[in-house]
Amino acid sequence: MTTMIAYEANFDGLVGPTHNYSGLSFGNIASRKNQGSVANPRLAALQGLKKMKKLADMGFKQGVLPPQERPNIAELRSLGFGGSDAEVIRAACKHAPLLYSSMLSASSMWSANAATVSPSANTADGKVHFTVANLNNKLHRSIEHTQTSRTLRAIFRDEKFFVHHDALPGCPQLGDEGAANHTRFCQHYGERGVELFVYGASGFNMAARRPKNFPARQTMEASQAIIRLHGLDEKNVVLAQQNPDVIDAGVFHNDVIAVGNGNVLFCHELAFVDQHGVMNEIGVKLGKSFVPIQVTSDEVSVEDAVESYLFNSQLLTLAGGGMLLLVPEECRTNTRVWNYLQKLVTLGTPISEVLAMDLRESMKNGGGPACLRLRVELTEKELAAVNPATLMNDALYGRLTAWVEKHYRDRIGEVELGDPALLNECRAALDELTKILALGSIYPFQRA
Ligand code: SUG
Repeated sequence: MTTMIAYEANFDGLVGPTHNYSGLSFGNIASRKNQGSVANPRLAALQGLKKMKKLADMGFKQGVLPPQERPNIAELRSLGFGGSDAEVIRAACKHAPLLYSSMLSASSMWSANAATVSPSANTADGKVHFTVANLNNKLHRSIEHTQTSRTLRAIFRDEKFFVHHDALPGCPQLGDEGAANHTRFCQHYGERGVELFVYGASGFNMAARRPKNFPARQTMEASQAIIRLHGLDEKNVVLAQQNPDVIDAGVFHNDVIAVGNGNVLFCHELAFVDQHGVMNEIGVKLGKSFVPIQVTSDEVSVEDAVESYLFNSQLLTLAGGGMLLLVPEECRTNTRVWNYLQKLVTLGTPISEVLAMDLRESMKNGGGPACLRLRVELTEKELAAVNPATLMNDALYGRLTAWVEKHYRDRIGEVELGDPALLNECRAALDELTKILALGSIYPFQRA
């Protein structure tokens, strides 16, 4: 059998100019804990760019997803605020601060939630399928998908290779959070593999097991719809329920307790309701080479996993063999987690290296390395069809760093949140960005 040359490309969400801490995500412990603290959008964007640059330098395929226009004036107008743009901003900020900060959030940076992506090797029509996530559980995230859809279509443009599905209906029964609850396993990129879909609860059956305190953002019915839309064969699909108790402990997406790549699943022993059954089914469907690495509570507690974001790491196949685990700096400062990681690389599993990176600004909103990237497995031909201006290299890194330094503030606290000037600053930045990334006029303000 000839193996097709294929890659896992990571498309990171570039942090937007309005990055702030508004405590918008009930169930996400970091978001609540850091509510009201002063954010540094410039630093946040530079930290993200450094991660992209580091992986590009190591030879990984790395792409950039642009931020969205914020504050979202059209949404604020649809919620009854009128007058000039500045009047809309002032009134919303004063009379409905939570609505307003929902329309200001830079949350599209967490591109693991942008869409669910199935590689062409798995789909019935042999094309790469994208379903944009409705992110229906949180207002500030539910407004992302229309722009995300336009953006993805501008990057993965060629209909010969790419199929784009709109978001599922935005209702609680079909809550969908994208790739944060989806993992793709394979022996080699480019070959048919197994897709794991993890949901928090059933959207319809309220008597079925579900978390007691925090919301289950992904429903079983949403995952099933994506399996159908992408034309996946059930022989290559595993559908699993996340453990409701860990959702109640702050694991609001599966990627806070599990990460998979190639033939490896690195997860906590309490990740799934039927942990044993899930491991078994992936093993049967993928084949004998499957390597589950299940961390016990004795090794790392769920609390430490949530605090350090150990599992919100990127697991990357190294060209020379072995895998790299890119973890947030918080894993180094948590001694129990760091000790575990020192041990992990000696166990003889495929995970052979650990790299810690500082993503503090995003982490304070509950977004680690894995949240910041959307994985897209691409064959060589598909990669060649991707908008090349969005792929990271030295020149693009230089241009984007200068762009951030030119346009971004280094401080958004309570006082700055309601500053009407943010809108024009954001528009000026995005207008220039669409040229750097050769995206065309993807933003409504550019079309008006
Ligand atoms: O949806 N935080 C994001 C973090 C998303 C992390 N993504 C993954 N795990 N894949 C969320 O909860 C906080 C924004 C605020 O509070 O201002 C926020 O939206």
